[in-house]
Amino acid sequence: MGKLKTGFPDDFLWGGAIACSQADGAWNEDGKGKSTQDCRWLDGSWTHDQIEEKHQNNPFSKAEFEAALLDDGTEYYPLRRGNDFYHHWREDLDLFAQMGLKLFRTSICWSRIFPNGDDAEPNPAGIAWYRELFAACHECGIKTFVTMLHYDIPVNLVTKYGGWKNRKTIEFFTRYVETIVEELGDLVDFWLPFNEFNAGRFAPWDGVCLIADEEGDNLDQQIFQCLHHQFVANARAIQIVHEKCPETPVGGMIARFCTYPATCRPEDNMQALHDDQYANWFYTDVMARGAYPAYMDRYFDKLGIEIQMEEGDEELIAANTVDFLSFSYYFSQVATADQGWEKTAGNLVMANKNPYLESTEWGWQIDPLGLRVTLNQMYDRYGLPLYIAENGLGTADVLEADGSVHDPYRIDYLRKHIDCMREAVIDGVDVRGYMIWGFLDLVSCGPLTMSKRYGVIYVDLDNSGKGSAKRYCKDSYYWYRSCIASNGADLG
Ligand code: BGP
Repeated sequence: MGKLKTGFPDDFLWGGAIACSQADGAWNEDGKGKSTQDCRWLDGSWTHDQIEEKHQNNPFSKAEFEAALLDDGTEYYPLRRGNDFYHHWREDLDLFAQMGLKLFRTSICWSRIFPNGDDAEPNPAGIAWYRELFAACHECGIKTFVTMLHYDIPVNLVTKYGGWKNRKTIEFFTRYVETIVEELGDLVDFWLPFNEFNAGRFAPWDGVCLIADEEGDNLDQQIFQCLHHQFVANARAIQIVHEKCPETPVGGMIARFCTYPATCRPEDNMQALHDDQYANWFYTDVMARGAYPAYMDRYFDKLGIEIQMEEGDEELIAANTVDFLSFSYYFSQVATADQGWEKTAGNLVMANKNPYLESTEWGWQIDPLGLRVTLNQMYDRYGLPLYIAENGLGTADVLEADGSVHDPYRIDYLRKHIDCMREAVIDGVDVRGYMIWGFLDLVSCGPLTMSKRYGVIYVDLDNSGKGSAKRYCKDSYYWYRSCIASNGADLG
């Protein structure tokens, strides 16, 4: 028997997370090529309701893609602007260091390293920028948790090869991985090949760069074929890290949809099992257990999906499993065998609403206890170390005239989630790190706005990219500083 834990381990990693396409900006500077995320557009003058209507009901279309390929401006393309981290990173890092941050998660932009994805040589300016950034993190005592692909692939790989539909993309990704692991591996503490592996299923453009109206009835088939190619690419990435940096852990990540049966009716429970398998477990089962789970056969059969595998794919996936698992956690949802259950928005999906929970302004249901449930479920199943790669609250914060931002709601949200994470530690779960998402305000991934703010640091930019881009510490910044200093004992 082990000894009962009473709180967070001494080396617990308190972190913050961003992603290049939502933060960096500088979309065409220093040799960077256009990426798939540089193509998503928004009219920044729209109201909240207009933006939500577009976001919820209009998946990225072929017409939007074609327009974006011809347009090299930034006015309608918020992800080309980000929060300008590319030019502000030194002062941002100072703020991170002053609060005692222990872990910084960001992603490498593939099109900053290989502007077209298929270039003969990498872009030295891209490598140099990441070396400077990661080295500076280490100088401040901050460990780096680096995502290799957070949705943005070089657009040329889509127009020329069809993106993840084509196995050639696995080769290009492999070369990109070899390059970044060789060039940056000494400065990376944790590697994460793919952000939210299950995104391809729920947000095809983000996850697997598929345009829904182009694929028509073939969409499901294409999604799972692309996902298979990503599983192979993921296994190659693991293999490369293990070969070149054997000391560095490499992990997997999903957007975790914690799922509760609506009632104790057996039918609802069966539904909850299936929802969990198809939305969550499938992805972590492949990455951690190294094989497609048996329950997917029936699902694929029902959807008429046939995955084309090549010889060696299954062996590669089996031989290269992850060292840790991580996930984003924002909400929970209800599973029911009934039709017509009330819906609400959630990260990447519309979810069945839980009457026991409150929602954010964007409809995501707040459920700290679901985080403890999730941690227990994932640890029970895999026994692997766990990291919460994203958690946080998106709200419309207000910058006061004196430069303060009062966000007691965010402090409340974080406190409750961290409390539940501590309970999970006492439950015996091996959770080693926690990263607040959107650590400094950035462009949201779904609605593409600055006004949905997650940060403990405020960035003075609006939905049209107007503003000073100055950074201001919110009340939650000081709160998190105390949390870190006390290793999670002082939650205010
Ligand atoms: C996750 C993504 C992040 C992030 C977050 C919040 O799916 O990995 O990139 O944006 O969700 O979502 P949103 O920005 O849509 O509020």
